Amino acid sequence: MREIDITKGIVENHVASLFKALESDVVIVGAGPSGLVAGGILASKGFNITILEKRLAPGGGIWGGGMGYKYVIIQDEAKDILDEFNIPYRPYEGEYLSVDSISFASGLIFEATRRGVNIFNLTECEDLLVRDGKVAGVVVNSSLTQMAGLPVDPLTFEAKAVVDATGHDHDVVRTLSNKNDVKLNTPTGKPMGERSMFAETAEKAVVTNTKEVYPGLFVCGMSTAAVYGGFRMGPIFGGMLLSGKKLAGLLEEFCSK
Ligand code: 48F
Repeated sequence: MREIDITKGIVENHVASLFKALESDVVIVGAGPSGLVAGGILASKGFNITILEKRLAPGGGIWGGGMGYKYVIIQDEAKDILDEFNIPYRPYEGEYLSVDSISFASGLIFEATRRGVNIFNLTECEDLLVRDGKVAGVVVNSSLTQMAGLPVDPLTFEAKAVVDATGHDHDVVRTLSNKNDVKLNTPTGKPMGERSMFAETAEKAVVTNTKEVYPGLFVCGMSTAAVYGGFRMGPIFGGMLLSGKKLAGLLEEFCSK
């Protein structure tokens, strides 16, 4: 056994994955539930999908359940998506299903990668590539470089479409709006800010507001609330899954044009 053979195996495979990501069909920023579902559905249809996740573990806000209690609740309206991703669940009361957050997060991650989604963890989207009034890709850096505050220049991936799936942060849309004189597809032309908790309205709005917010840039999941002034909903996740599924349909059409 030669140690450098192990190193070569890692470096060669990582560089091949990077090359695949350089010209993606879609780059999704954020590996939470909405991004993973959208990515998994699109990858199974043959699209070249890259997901960037700044933390060590993909899964976003799933792992902690509600206040660290490890179950989340999902409306049975989203049951088909759980089945499609092989996530186990139990009926709770009425229209609700209970899902173990650990199997939920790991199941979505596993199924997305099994379908070919190229997930880069420890990788942060720090800016966008904007050409002729259209988002054309992402500017990325290592999260470790960012955390250390080192002056290291980033790399760039091109994509037909970019998705802000960064949750409450709405990091991508916020950066686009702060750094450029642009008018977003929102009533004010700017991100409108998330409102307090009102679960039923919030769940519907997350799906309604899953859309193209600027040419080439889409929003899904919780970032729709921050961008379109929606309410928060806490640890109920049906809206996140349905948002991911709706986004996959929109992007399939967009990328096939
Ligand atoms: O927040 P998150 O889980 O996204 P989501 O799909 O789901 C929201 C729910 O988890 C929960 C909720 C349900 O009712 O309200 O909050 O909208 O995951 C977002 C992911 O994006 C990553 C972040 O680490 C998290 O894992 N992220 C945020 N900014 C960046 C990023 C960035 N600039 N680059 C890369 N990853």
